[in-house]
Amino acid sequence: MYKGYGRVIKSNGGLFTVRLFDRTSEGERGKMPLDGCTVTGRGRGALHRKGALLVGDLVEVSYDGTAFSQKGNEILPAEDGAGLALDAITARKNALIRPPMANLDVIFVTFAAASPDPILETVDKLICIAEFNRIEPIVVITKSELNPTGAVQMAQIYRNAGFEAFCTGLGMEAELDTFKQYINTHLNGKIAAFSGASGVGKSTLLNRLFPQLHLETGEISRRIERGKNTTRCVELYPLAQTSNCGYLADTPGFTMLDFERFDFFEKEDLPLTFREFVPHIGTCRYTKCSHTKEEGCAILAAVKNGEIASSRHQSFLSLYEILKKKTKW
Ligand SMILES: Nc1nc2c(ncn2[C@@H]2O[C@H](COP(=O)(O)OP(=O)(O)OP(=O)(O)O)[C@@H](O)[C@H]2O)c(=O)[nH]1
Ligand SMILES: [Mg+2]
Ligand SMILES: [Zn+2]
Repeated sequence: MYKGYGRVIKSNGGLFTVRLFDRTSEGERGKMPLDGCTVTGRGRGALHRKGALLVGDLVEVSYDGTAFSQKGNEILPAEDGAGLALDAITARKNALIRPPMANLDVIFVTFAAASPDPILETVDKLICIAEFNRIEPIVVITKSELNPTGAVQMAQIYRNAGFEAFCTGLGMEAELDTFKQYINTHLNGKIAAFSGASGVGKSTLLNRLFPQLHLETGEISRRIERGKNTTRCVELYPLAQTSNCGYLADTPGFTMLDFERFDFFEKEDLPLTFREFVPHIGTCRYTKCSHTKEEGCAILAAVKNGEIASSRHQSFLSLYEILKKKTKW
């Protein structure tokens, strides 16, 4: 029996693709035949259960001689998962339900400047979930050429709040270069995922950044101005050849319906997930201020004087209502 250690980069109906680390740098001792290869296998025991393993997981695998064949000096991994099992998961940094991924460092919160029109409440909801899980949210606005003024204004809202924000769009090559530069300089060794509603152009943007990916993209429905869920599974794409390089993930876009679930933290935690609120917390007149309507609320004052964007506070109010209902049960 051989052993290996690697990163789950794709999940497809119970079959997982794992990029195994290459341990030759630690000396030849302990080197296994499939080190450095991309292999497939299934979860063993409890890890066989649906949802037990996530893309992004670091796993231990074991395999026997049926997991590969040898052609001269070349090792060819079996493609059907034969002879290889995923035995254990290394402790996760975080795990999300949507997108279903583990160990994310960065989420590109992606939305279109138009077609489909942005719903900032959904954008802010995704940002809160990222912040709560200690994942850095980075705002990426697509289709900016369809609404250049709106795109710039929305980017500014998020920059003022303390986020990196990028505008991209058809024909906007300089902006694409800026974004690519950011990826090249900031994502080394990190896992980043594009997340956002179906049809905003996540796969299109990834293709423009990395033309060799050839990801499938889809039209958006003209009638309902919504995407058709073209991307169906999460997949991590390595940014370099080395096994500890950074990864970018394409994920299936969500529809409003499956993004309803938002009940895994308490309303008291909510203000902390709005990073531009944080410096004001504790300076309100009442210690138990909910920052929704109180006299002498420092956050409401900051909204009034333009320091905090009113769209961000609007999102706060509606998320607060959702969380308040939850605690009644
Ligand atoms: N005008 C314009 N259209 C774009 C842009 N980016 C993507 N599109 C179009 O938007 C549609 C949806 O693009 P996709 O890349 O499939 O969107 P997605 O976010 O990956 O969608 P799902 O996989 O369903 O989540 C396609 O028709 C694209 O050609 C853009 O910057 N400008
Ligand atoms: Mg897609
Ligand atoms: Zn307050």
